[in-house]
Amino acid sequence: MFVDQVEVYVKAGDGGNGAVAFRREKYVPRGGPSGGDGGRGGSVIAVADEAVHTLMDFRYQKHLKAKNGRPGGSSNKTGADGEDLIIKVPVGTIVRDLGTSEVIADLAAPGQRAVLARGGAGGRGNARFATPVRRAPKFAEKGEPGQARQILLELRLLADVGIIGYPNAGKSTLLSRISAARPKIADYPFTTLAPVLGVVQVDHDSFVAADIPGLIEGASQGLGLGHQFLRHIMRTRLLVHVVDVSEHSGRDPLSDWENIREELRLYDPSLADRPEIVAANKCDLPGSSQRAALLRARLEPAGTKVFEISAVTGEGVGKLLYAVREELAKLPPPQPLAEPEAEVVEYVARGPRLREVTIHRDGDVFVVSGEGVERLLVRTDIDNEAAMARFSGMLEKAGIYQLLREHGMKPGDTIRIGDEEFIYGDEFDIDRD
Ligand SMILES: Nc1nc2c(ncn2[C@@H]2O[C@H](COP(=O)(O)OP(=O)(O)OP(=O)(O)O)[C@@H](O)[C@H]2O)c(=O)[nH]1
Ligand SMILES: [Mg+2]
Repeated sequence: MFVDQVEVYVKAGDGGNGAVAFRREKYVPRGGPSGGDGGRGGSVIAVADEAVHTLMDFRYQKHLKAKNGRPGGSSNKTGADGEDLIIKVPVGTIVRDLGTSEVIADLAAPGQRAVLARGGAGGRGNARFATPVRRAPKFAEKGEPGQARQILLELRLLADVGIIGYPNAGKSTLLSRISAARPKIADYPFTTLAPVLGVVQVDHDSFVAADIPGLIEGASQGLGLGHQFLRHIMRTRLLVHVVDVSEHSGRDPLSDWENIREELRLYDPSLADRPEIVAANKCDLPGSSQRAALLRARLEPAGTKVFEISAVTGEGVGKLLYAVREELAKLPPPQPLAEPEAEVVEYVARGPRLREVTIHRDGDVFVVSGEGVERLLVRTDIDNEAAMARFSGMLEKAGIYQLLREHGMKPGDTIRIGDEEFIYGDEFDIDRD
């Protein structure tokens, strides 16, 4: 069964709570704070996988939840992170937030990932809140709840060429002739019930063609199988419109052609401008050449090329493929609906002391790297409040905090420099001397 649209509820794991604990040492009545941080909650992540062809699995699995982070422990033990839930979706899946109807991601290439729900940060343990004046904090931070939302997964096949036309026109026969795909072929309408993709090789080039189930009048309003599959035409760059020109079909090729064009336009006006090549099919049958000539006389003056073919004997199919290849070469590559998620954001700051600094994001952590800043940190006694204040002040002067804030850093976020991690916030703040 081909399922190409499904609603699911996604819930990321909550962050574990930070712990309140104190060191217990012999002869020391009250040791320092030692409550560890909670682990971060797992995220729900979608990955585009070429081996997956439908969203069917999600019909029976509408709640997708990742694991919670574990709470922090004593002796500064950090709680374990919750495991991410990774789900595999077909290439071409568009992810929409149902609350806002915003497109969250367009997983247009194999291996592309999108976070559907982000895991909550772990709470910080009381050890993190110790300062020279507050040596024994009796509080810790609670874990952040994981993100939850209702989303729509929608598959829109990615194909260079959409093979369209009336039922029984010979679309599947054509695809099976030009590729290794084996769609069902039979002499009755609506044989093909779901789109089928095939890779077509033309000399050293190749392209992907999709055999779209037959369209009829009213398809744009939901008649036939049409409506459900018209969305898959949206992402093709070129249409091969198969028209049955045999006499025995008893059809009028020109009105068939016009009707389908009209349905495309009604479904989405942008489809009216989609480049198109017409394949006048079943030319091995009697009476087809006059009918093909009539079609050609009407369409070619308006700029639409017509090729006479027989999908069964292969006659004319080679010429059609060369024309398709030539046309595709002129067309721009398809544009994704959303930019791929940036796993890493990088930019560069220049400061007199710290020279070149690169900042990127690794998940939720802001990583600052650069020879100058790393050397400065090595020479800073990080257990000494005053030394850290000086270090922090230098980051501020170099404009590094400013850049981090512009890229979304908030108090409480983690900054990593070299092997050390810091929390951006009250304690690790700026000494503006
Ligand atoms: N003689 C002849 N018959 C053809 C040709 N192309 C297709 N046919 C026949 O037409 C019938 C329909 O072919 P299909 O390829 O199943 O048609 P389709 O357009 O995929 O039909 P749907 O999937 O129902 O939309 C089959 O019996 C084919 O053998 C052709 O070039 N010549
Ligand atoms: Mg078919």
